[in-house]
Amino acid sequence: MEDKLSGIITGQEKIKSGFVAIIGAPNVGKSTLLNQILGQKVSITCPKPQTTRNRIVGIYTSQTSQIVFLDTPGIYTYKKDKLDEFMVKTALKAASDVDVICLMVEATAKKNTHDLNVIKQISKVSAPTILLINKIDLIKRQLLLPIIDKYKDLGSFEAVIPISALYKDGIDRLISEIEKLLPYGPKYYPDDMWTDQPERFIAAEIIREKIFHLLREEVPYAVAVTIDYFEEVPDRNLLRIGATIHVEKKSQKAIIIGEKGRMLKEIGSKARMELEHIFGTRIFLELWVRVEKKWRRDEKVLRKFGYR
Ligand SMILES: Nc1nc2c(ncn2[C@@H]2O[C@H](COP(=O)(O)OP(=O)(O)OP(=O)(O)O)[C@@H](O)[C@H]2O)c(=O)[nH]1
Ligand SMILES: [Mg+2]
Repeated sequence: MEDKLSGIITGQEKIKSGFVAIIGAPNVGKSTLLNQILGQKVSITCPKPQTTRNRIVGIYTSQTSQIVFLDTPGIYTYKKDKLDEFMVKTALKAASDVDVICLMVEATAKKNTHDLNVIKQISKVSAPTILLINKIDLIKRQLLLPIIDKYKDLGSFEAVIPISALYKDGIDRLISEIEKLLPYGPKYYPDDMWTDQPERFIAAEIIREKIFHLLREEVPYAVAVTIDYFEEVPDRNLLRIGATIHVEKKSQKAIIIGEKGRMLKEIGSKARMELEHIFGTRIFLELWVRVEKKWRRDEKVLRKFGYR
């Protein structure tokens, strides 16, 4: 009654609100899911594992709820440097501080050792957990039930939801299951805000995504991108962005630049096109490549590159 009354006084509907972490092994589709829920790209994606390195906030606002999603780096056991440690810690910390966890696994996984590891790592966290079985578009329908059975006894889940993040299958059900678990609460962000990432960070991530897509083997993993300048040119509908691509070795620098600078040009033009779309303005993008030896092992440099 009281709530209803205060709702009338403030002119606002009662809504559900809270924080939800998307957690799982690398490459299961966490960032794809977040982008599809929002209908906006807030988190970069790639067929290669270990794409996401930071906690990425994506805000979903509807008539009935405001859900603040935290996309996280994939959790894995094999950590070989300080960047790996940072990524796993970031994911576990996000999981420890939310109202609901969405634990994502892949329907196509042959073995579930990676998922078991994730379940073990988050077992100390007490938030209610929804199990998402993703990529169901890749399996035959009749295989779904045995897959659900394989996973559902591995933990205590509020719901088990088969989805295809890529084809937006199962997302409505996911939102309604999350809403059931969230408390009534305030809106934490304005209605039209879908992320809290600074524009500079988005620019650096889009450049890194192009490198992830265009280059193979160890190179994408040895790359960090920092922004040197980010300036709007008044009255010209133009944004000037300068960025440095850091690698660990001279040989990687040569690969990034490519023959006659072709690779760097391609990275630049793909990133520029997408950034023009995201920021809705023309972009002048200048890229440099620099060697920072073994930066992934150096905590100080890691912090300088934004992994803190
Ligand atoms: N077929 C299919 N592919 C999907 C689906 N969801 C994601 N993918 C693909 O799986 C790959 C990994 O997706 P991401 O969203 O980057 O995965 P992630 O879990 O965020 O990966 P990390 O950030 O590396 O931990 C990409 O190539 C996606 O297009 C899906 O429902 N079906
Ligand atoms: Mg990701």
